[in-house]
Amino acid sequence: MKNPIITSIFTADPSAHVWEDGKVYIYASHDMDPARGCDLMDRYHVFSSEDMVNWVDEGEILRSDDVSWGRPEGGFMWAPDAAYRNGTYYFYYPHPSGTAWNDTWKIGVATSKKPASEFTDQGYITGLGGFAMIDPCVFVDDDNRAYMYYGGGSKCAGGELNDDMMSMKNEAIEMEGLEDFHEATWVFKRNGIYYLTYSDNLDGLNQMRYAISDNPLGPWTYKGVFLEPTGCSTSHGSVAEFKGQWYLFYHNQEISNQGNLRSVCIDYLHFNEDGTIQTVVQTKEGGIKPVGPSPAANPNRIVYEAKQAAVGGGAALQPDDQGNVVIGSLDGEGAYCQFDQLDGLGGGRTSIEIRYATAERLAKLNLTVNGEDFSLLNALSTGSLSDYTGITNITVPFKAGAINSVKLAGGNGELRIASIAVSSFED
Ligand code: FUB
Repeated sequence: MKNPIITSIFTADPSAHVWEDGKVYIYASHDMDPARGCDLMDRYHVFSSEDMVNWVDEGEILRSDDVSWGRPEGGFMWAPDAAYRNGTYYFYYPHPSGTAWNDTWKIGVATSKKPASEFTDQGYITGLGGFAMIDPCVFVDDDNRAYMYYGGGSKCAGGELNDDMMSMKNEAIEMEGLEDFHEATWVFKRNGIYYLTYSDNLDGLNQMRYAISDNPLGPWTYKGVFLEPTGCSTSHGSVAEFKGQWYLFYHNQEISNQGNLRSVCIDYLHFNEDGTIQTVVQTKEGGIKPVGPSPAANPNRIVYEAKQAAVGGGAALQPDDQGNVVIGSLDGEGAYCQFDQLDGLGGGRTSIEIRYATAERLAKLNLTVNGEDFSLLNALSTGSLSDYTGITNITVPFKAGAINSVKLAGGNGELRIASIAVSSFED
């Protein structure tokens, strides 16, 4: 396993949960590329895994256009979280309700009967919000009582949720005992101890700190830093246990070198005998080992070779070193390739994988599906233009039947495409 774990699009603020289907899910923010500060963040994606190493993009679950009460300009879909109760999945997200974004934060809720699709917005939680109040976290205790935490600036607050999971039982109270709180609250429980983790204000390079309590709403006892700077100005993480091992999910800016184009990472989290947390070792390669067999391939996968594409604007169908046809010269102004009549089977979520070669450190592919722009995909270097082991992928909606079209335009240097594969999800 390599960090970052999600490389095709930029993701941040991972909230990880293990649900009843036995898989681990990451609900993440989406840093839209190109970025404008964190203003344009939008279109939340969910990722799932059965073994902690192979991650599936489950597709987009909510965008600012879906939020009826949101700021008219959209964007600002910041760090989310999710919870499950009685057959319903709840997705919580911070979003401003007005143009003056930092004064008008609210905590929105969307629900679904499925963990990673078909979410519908339900409005916002009344009584929560205001200046810099972002980053919701919902913790469900062993007795099934649920608590909402959130905060930003220097204030962290929490309170109990009603059984509907969409309203507060009482007014949220300030969490006491945290040192140098900035944002990114996350609460979990281990061996009867409640842990509240958060990011601090270390100038330009936030770290993650934590505090413990024997009560879900504190007061808290500060325990120290457990994730040192990642190289990114923000830090935001979640902690989850999966198949007997604890993990920290966090983000860095390893791929882009830009603090607003971030990437989700995972490393082991170890505890001392007294329950304190050891400083997390941030790894690049081989940090996490699989906890089970690799998942079976999607039986719906259909591969379309480069020679099946139409090209235009200067892009070319050309032979590679073995004489196979590949698509090249894609990075010129106006150059593109297009695959038509792609089979979406019954329609719905479909994973698109593009197999490519590039010697560029960070080439880009602009993806348009059925006329809709899905923005930029990253194509990380494969080392040379003859090594076609590069895969970049995203899950998008397809129409039913063999009527879908995928258009790709290149950027940031030469890149060649060997094939694309589309895999329809069983929804
Ligand atoms: O991703 C936008 C904001 O940056 C999050 O809400 C914060 O926690 C920080 O990661």
